[in-house]
Amino acid sequence: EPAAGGETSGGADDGVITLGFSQVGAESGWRAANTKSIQDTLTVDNGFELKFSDAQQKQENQIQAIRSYITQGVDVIAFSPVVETGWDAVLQEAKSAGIPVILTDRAVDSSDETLYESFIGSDFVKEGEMAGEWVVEQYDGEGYQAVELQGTTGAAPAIDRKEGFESAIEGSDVEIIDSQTGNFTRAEGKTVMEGFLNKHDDIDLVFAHNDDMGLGAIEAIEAAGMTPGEDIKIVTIDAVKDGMQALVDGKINYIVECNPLLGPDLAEIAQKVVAGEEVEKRIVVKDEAFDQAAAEEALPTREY
Ligand code: GYE
Repeated sequence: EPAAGGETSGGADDGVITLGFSQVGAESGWRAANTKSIQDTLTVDNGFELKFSDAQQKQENQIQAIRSYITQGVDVIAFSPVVETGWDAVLQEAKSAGIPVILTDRAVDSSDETLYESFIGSDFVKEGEMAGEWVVEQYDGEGYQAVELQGTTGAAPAIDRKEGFESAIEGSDVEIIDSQTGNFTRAEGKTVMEGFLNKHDDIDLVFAHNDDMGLGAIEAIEAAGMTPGEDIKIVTIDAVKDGMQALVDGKINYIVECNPLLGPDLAEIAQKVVAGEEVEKRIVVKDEAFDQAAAEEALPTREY
């Protein structure tokens, strides 16, 4: 039976929800776990047809993917915006086409909250604060000089983690002496850390906005003949398996978790949105934090 108005798709019509997902890229272990969670959850068995694209950390690729999902007339669009700003035009196009949008993982910076239905993800400011609070608790009074490996410039987790960390160390004698983006990748984390080590000979601590950049920093520190976790302390965010292993090995000192398993929440919200039900505008994912002992306990049963 043909659908009304020439519509060829529509979750309400054929029982299958076609969801177009525009992913940031494949920059980190976190991202790999996030992609897997989405692909494992939005399956045919669960009533979804998933269209997935990888933007390789480029906003223009994401905008193109979203436009193509609009043209294809998907039932729902979901995406994790690589940067915070510059989305209003394309989101307006989706709205005009009557296609609801769900944000996962990262937020957009837009004054018009009607452009999306819901935002599912962690509180990045809080993650940065938790990292900073631990640093102050451990090292305040020792005049620590810290370097910061920032995430992708303009990305919500980079902006917010920086802000949270800075506010937590305020009033302590921990000082950030240098800060640069490592784009959330291991390779760039290593290169930027090499630069920091050449420039400063008194680094006590690295705050990396994700595990991967921290793992890159470990390589740079070892190559410079120093012991990561001892000569230079390392604090990161994500708590993916490789990061947790480095924490167990004593090369990282503390990790604040960021849960990447957003597939189930996305599926639930998408089903409700397509059914025309009310959804929560903001779903905050809960995160823990790990020191070495906690990591040892958690690692064997870790899902990501
Ligand atoms: O921390 C990092 C990834 O947006 C929370 O993106 C995510 C961040 C995550 O590349 O590893």
